[in-house]
Amino acid sequence: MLDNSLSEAGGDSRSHRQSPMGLRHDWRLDEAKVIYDLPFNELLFRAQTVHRANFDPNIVQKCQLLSIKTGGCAEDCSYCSQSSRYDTGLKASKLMALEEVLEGARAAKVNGATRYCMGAAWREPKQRDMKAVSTMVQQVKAMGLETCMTLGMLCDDDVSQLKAAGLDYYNHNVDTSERFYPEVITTRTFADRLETLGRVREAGIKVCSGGILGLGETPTDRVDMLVTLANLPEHPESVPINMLMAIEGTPLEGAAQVDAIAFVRAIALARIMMPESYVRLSAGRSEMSDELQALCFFAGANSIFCGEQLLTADNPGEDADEALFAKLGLKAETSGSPGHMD
Ligand code: SAM
Ligand code: DTB
Ligand code: SF4
Repeated sequence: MLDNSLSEAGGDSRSHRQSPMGLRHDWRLDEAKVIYDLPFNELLFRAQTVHRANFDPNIVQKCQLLSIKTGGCAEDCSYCSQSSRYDTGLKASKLMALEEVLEGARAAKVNGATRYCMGAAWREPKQRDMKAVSTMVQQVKAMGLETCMTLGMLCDDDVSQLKAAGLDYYNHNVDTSERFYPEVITTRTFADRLETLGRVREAGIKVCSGGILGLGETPTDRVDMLVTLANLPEHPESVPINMLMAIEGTPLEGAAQVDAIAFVRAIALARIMMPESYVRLSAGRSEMSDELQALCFFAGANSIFCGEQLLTADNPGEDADEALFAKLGLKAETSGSPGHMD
């Protein structure tokens, strides 16, 4: 039913060009909201059933992030430590040297990561930076890791260069619902984001796109964001679901914590609407209990960011994750033990 051959690095190399399982791209907000609001046990049962039809429920993919260019960003994303508009105390830095990036990649591989995600605090890359980031992609890939980049908006020329360098995935989040989006970011539009996602897909680079919960959005906004992702012409191969990490100095520093059960509901809905996608339990794990993370895995999350740091914020780190995996009987995905079913 699926072409489940893994790339060398052990990740998901399915094309998603066809819909062998009858993948849907016509979700209505009202029907998705009915699923999101199901009695919790019913929702989890359905999500776990979909999950087991597509993935080994005990295998979790590990991805490692690296900020290759930190801070000083011109955008006004109200959650972000790296926007130059907010005084978050973050020290801005220039594009990282290749050797430092490769050193991080080596360490990530030793820690069992199969994907290396490089992020830059840019509105969009400048032409002069494309050569350097393309070299990073080529050399990280040559180490046997899957490559992912998140560099902001891309033009046609950028995507061609990244594709030529061999980039596997591009991360660009829709972040929230189209309705709520202008409350969070004013310097680029929701439509701009969809345009970049379209370019990435068109170039044949796999798509990683998700969003953040806890920005002050309503439950309907959360569902709407997931419906947007599920109704893209092809489902993103990776769907990161972040819990807001409230950063001091940003407009969202005092945002109310998102309810844990509501967070699990969003993971479950993502799993049900995008059955073949890797749903990543992303930012915010350092604030989550083992029990909450376990519920997220049960609801269908099957990917995490590993290591002690995300881009600028804390992450649980190797020891904590090793203990969590041992407690839950989870195994990290490798090329020899892929998470998805044949
Ligand atoms: N500058 C690029 C961009 O915005 O596309 C790439 C990096 S940006 C930090 C990537 C994503 O990280 C954002 O779209 C957002 O979803 C997530 N993110 C950033 N700060 C966060 C925070 N404080 N809490 C949770 N997620 C966050
Ligand atoms: C995603 O959805 N989450 C990651 C990755 N894609 C680039 C980033 C999380 C950032 C958390 C805040 C920080 O480290 O600054
Ligand atoms: Fe810049 Fe990305 Fe942060 Fe927005 S999320 S301020 S674009 S680094």
